[in-house]
Amino acid sequence: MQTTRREILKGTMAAAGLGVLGIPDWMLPALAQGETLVPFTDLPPNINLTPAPDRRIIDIRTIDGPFTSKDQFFTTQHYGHPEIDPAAFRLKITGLVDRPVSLSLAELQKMKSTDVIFGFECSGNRRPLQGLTSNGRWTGVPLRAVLDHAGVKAQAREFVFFGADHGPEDVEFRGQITKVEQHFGRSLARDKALAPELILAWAMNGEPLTRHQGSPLRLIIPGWYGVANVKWISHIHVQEDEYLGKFQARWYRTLRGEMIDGEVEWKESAVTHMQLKSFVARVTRAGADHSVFGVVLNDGTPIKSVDVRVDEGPWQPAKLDPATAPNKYGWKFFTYTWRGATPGEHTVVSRVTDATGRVQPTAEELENKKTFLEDNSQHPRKVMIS
Ligand SMILES: Nc1nc2c(c(=O)[nH]1)N[C@H]1C(S)=C(S)[C@@H](COP(=O)(O)O)O[C@H]1N2
Ligand SMILES: [Mo]
Repeated sequence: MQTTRREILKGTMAAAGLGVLGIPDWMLPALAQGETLVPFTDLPPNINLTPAPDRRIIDIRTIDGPFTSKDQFFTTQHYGHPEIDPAAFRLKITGLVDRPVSLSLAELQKMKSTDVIFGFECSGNRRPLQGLTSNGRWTGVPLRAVLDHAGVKAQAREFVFFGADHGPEDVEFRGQITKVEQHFGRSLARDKALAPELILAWAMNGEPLTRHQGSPLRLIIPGWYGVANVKWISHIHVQEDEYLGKFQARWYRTLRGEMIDGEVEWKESAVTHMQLKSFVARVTRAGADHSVFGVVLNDGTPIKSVDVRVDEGPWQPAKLDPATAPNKYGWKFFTYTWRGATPGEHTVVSRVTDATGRVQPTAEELENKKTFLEDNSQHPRKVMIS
């Protein structure tokens, strides 16, 4: 009887002591015949991939292709998953437009649709798991076409995107707190809202969005962190003044200290486009050689190179996977063949450089970033070679 790749990997996982994780069958990657998984020794022993019914992370060691399936795609949000009947659904556009509109899903789907491959991460994604990231092919209508249909007025400056989800939020003034029920909301300045790459998506990987992913409609901003991609979008309000909602103006901000003329200047900025990042997703062994496989994420700026370093050795060039490299906004994979690995514990780390010369920083170089969001630091992994 033929042993399947899946069975081989299951054996490998058990041998590596990973069986205790209770990783479901569908999480197992397709390893080649004779390839075995090398254990990461810096991962917590019990990873709970579904810490809450409405939260899910991915096990990066099991990435088995460029597109994350709908039942593996990571998910997180603030007010749970609203249930929306796609047949009754309407997208409202109000404010500084010539014709306020209310569009059904069928009406949106009659417009000229487009596809974009986009992999993103939550801006809170970080070590040790790096599991708040996924990649999909999204189908929808360009946001610009929908806004043109409503007719954006000349004085429109700010575009506010509301989800159907909502919750009570504290409104505080000088110690007085009132609770006000509010929708999840995010905003964009005019230039970004009208940029050609943004879409209102109803499908991922060729299937309707699931409730997790924002069914029936979601904003997709290729190259931006998760938070900007408003799920269950139900209302776009166009205005002149800046929108200062909680998830726009108070949460999802990064505080960085910058040395200017010998003094630290503290700059607080909104989470927008993704920072240049790579991480090692798994190490495998085939015969005498080891293979280091990882993922690159960024805002769509062309990638120049990825390097891998073992212990205190020199940086060595990794190979960018030619199949994923052309996907401007998608996950890009890299591999590095590690020859002559000796038994014992080793550190493996990756570093990506983009075409503008930007280099993924070390954790030390990010020391002046005082909030945990936007952590794109190089992530040294510990592995045990037997
Ligand atoms: N309506 C709505 N959209 C939302 C959120 C939310 O709470 N409500 N959370 C955001 C955050 S913080 C992230 S990381 C992504 C997660 O998208 P996913 O669940 O498809 O992975 O959704 C974003 N869109
Ligand atoms: Mo997020």
